[in-house]
Amino acid sequence: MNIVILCYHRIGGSGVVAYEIGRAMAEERGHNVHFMGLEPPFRLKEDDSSNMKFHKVQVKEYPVFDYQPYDLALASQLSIIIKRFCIDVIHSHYALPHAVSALLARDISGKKNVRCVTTLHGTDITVVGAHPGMMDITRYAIEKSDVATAVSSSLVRDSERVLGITPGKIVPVYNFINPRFFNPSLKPIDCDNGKNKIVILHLSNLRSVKRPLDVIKIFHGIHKAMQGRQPVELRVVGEGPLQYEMMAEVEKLGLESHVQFLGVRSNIGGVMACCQLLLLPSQQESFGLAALEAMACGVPVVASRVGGLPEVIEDGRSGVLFTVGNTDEAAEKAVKLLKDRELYDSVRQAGIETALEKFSMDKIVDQYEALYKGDSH
Ligand code: GMT
Repeated sequence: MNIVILCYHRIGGSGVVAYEIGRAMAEERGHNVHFMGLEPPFRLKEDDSSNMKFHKVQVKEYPVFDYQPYDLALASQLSIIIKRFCIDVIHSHYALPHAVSALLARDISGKKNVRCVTTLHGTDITVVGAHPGMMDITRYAIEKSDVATAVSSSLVRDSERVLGITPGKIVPVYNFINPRFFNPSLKPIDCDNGKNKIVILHLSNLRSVKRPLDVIKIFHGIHKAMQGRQPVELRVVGEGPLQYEMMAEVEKLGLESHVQFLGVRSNIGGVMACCQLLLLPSQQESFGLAALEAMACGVPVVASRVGGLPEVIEDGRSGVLFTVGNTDEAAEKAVKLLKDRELYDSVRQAGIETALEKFSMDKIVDQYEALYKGDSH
C-alpha cells in the first residue's frame, strides 16, 4: 500500500506512535510510507528505509494573513501527493487539523477510493474538540473518516460523550512502544546511583494537565519517609510552562540538592535505565505513553487513576494508581513499593510482561494494517 501519515513532529506521544506505525509499515511490511508536516517526525533519520519519505508542507507567508493557513496548504499539497504517489490510505493523527485536511485533500484529488483513517490521541477531543467552537468540525472529521480509532477505550467513551459520536464508529487501538528503544537491558546514562540511591523520574511537557507541582509534593513525601533509610533523588525530564513553578516549589520545600531538572532528552530509555520509579500524576491522560515506556524498561509507575491509565496499569499488579490530586496517597503507595523488595520485583516484572504482551508492537501494527486494508474490525 501507499500510505500517508499526518502527525505533529514535536516530541510527544502522538508523533512517536505515528512514526513507529509508519516505520513498521515500511521496514517490516514493505509498504511505501509518506510522512507530511512542517518538520519530519523527530525519530525519522536520513538513513531510515528508502520506502519512507517526508514531504514538507510549504506555507505561504503573506502579510495579509494574520496567521498562515497551514491546514489549507496541507490539504492542497496532500491532494498532489495523493495523485503523484497513488496513495491508498491517509492516516491522520490528532483530529484537528489533520483529519479535516485529509478529507478535503481526498475531495480535491477526486480519488474517492483513498481511505481516511483517523486516530484520536486525547486533547484533540478533551480540550480542542470539547471547545464549543470546534465541536462540530471535530465531530465531522471523525464521522466522515472511513475508520476512526482512539488510543484507549476511555477515549472512545469520552469522544462519544463529548461529541455525541455514533457508538461503534470509533474503535480502540492501543499505543505501543518499540522494544528496541524501551526494554529492561538498556545502557543507563547519567547514572550516579552511588550509596544505593533511589532515582525517581518524572517525564512530561510540564503543562498543567500533567500536574507537575504534584510531582514535587509526592517526591517530598517520599523523601521524608525514606530519610535515614535510603537517599532519594528526583529527576525531571522535559520542559514546559510550569518548570519555574516547579523550581520554586523545590526551593520552598528545601529540596534543591535532591532534585535535578534535566531538560529535554532524546535517549529516554537510557535515562529510564537508572531510575527506580516513574511518577505520572496527570489530571487527564488518554493513554500515558510515558507509563508504558517506563514499564517496558522495568521501571514501576505510580500514576493517577484517570483516563486510559487504568487500561495500561493494573493497580497493585503492574503498577500503582492513586486518586488524582491526592499526593499523600501517592507518596504512601510509592514508599510501600520501594520498601517491599518482593512487591517491587513482582510489579516490575508484571510491567515488563504487560508492555510486551498486551501492548505488543506487532499485534497493534497488525490491527492498523487490517484497518488500512478495510478488513472487518
Ligand atoms: O494531547 C496531548 O497532550 C499531546 C498528546 C501527544 O501528542 O503526545 O498526548 C496524548 O496522546 C498520547 C499518545 O497517544 C497519550 O499517551 C497521552 O496520554 C495523550 N495526552 C492526554 O490525554 C493529556
